[in-house]
Amino acid sequence: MATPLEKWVEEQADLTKPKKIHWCDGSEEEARKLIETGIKEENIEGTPVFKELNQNTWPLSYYHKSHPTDVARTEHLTFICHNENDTIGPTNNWMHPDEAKEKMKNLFNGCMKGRTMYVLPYMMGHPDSPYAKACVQITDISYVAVSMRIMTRMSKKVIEKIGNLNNFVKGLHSVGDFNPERRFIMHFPEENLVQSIGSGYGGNALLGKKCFSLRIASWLGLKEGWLAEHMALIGVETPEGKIYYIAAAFPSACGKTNFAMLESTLPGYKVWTLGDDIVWLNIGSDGRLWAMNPETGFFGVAPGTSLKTNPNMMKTLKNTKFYPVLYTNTALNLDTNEPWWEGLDGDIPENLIDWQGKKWERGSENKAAHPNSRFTVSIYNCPTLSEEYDNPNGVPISAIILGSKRTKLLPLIVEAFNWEHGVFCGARSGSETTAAAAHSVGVIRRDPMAMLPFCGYNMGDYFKHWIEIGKKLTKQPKIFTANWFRTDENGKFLWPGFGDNIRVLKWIIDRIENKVDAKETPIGLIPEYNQFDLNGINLSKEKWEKLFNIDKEEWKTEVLEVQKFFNQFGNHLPVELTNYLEKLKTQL
Ligand code: GTP
Ligand code: SPV
Ligand code: MN
Repeated sequence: MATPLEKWVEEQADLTKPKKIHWCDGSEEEARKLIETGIKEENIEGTPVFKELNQNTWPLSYYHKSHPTDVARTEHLTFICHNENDTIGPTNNWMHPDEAKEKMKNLFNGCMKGRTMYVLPYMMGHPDSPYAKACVQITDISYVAVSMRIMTRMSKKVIEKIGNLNNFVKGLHSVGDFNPERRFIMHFPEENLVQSIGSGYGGNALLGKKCFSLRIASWLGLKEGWLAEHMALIGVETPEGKIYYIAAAFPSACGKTNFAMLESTLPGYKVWTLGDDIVWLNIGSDGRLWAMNPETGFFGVAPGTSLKTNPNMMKTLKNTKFYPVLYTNTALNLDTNEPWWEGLDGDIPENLIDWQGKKWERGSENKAAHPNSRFTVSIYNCPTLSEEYDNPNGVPISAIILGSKRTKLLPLIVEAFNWEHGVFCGARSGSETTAAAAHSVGVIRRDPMAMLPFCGYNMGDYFKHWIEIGKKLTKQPKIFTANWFRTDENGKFLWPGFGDNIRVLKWIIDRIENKVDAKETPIGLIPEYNQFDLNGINLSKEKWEKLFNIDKEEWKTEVLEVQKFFNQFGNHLPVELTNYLEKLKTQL
């Protein structure tokens, strides 16, 4: 008798008609073979799936080039398919499940002809955690199979774990013909199912990541009383040897990976890494909020990564512990066969080809590496990996940071008055769009808790759920908003950022330990200049004032934007948020 899993795979094969089916076991030996296959396999326009990079300087590293239209998440082609439109709210694209299934059936029909179907069994979360989920993704490209080995706990043990059950998370993926006209990412939350066609790009194609661990998991969290969040997760060790765990949401390409492994510039302080993109939060039996990272790898933005900004990531990339390391859509140094991107240490190489394979002319307006070019690397390579990373219980959270990218308006760090006010601060957040998704870059849009593209249901209900979680916690973490990106009148960043963000973390811990005061403003509590550690950096009082200035006129405009955004949710919006908005208006 075939198991439900075998039956499901057979049905998908009947539909997609691959030449061959390969069940992956997640071993290193298998990954080596997949890469070898990828090196010989044509992907697009005569380009192979993988190219080996210089193994002396970039050990275990391989290069992958995407189709030129397939370099970022495509939010307009991403749908949540609940029976009722109202369930998903005004911020998601909706399609009725029946219509979506029919559409996808036609697109998937015969799409794997002549290709190999890879069956990938994997866990999201530590297998011993009660929150872990057994998942199976089908794909027809070795790049996705190898990426999933890095990003998840892929193993044939998952097949045994699933056994005769049908409740595993299902993902069907094909790159199709890469045509954006025939590209869709469909989520069926009621069935734990994702179907994706036409893209090989990260968030569109690695279905355990944003599709399951955020969009569908957020829906599961609503029903089961937990949260799935777009957050980095760190432990901050103080000079006294105490470790505080902090979860931080920042929108896509706004600093989570850098934050996750920041190299402290303050003596005695050290940051331990647990995650850089996704956190599942639950209420522990002790009434505290507990966090775990369901992933096992980093799919990080390459441009800007260097020994200066993120030395621990450079070490992670060069570590030879876990095979392999992938580079997608960076530039290539033709003389040395090394990857290159804007911001990498050293001189700009003489002989570069850009991410599309064209000779790159020095001084060209175009970037050599795509602004959303990325590396894929195992978290086990990370030199600052926390000892608690593989603890199936996760870690207890002392503070939550809800960050955004604003060149104006928003101070470096603001403490919310209380949990509900913190939820309001997250809900009202706007951020500048980045190259992580296919849309115009640098436009301010509302992005509550950095979850706008990832919340799998009505965000009004999501805000309510956050408030409810807060009520159930006997020890609520403090909530803060952060912004590393405020600029002066010349467009220069006011705050040095990166390793110096430890100063902000120190202030947060000092607040938790009741060691420092804070100044009350209409938007929350801000630090006092003389109670914030600026030793070793040159930050004048004048600059500080700019960094923390609350411009009432700017905030009045902001409040109108927030009001417009909130209005869309009608009676799904919790009254607590309306009240905080009214209060803010009055105080301005
Ligand atoms: P996703 O993987 O898309 O979710 O992005 P992310 O939130 O992990 O962002 P990441 O850490 O990759 O940073 C994105 C960009 O922000 C990079 O170009 C960084 O150089 C820049 N960045 C990160 N931290 C800071 C900071 O503290 N200050 C400044 N000025 N830039 C930063
Ligand atoms: C993001 O866009 O937030 C990412 C990259 O982390 S992706 O996996 O493509 O979603
Ligand atoms: Mn992300």
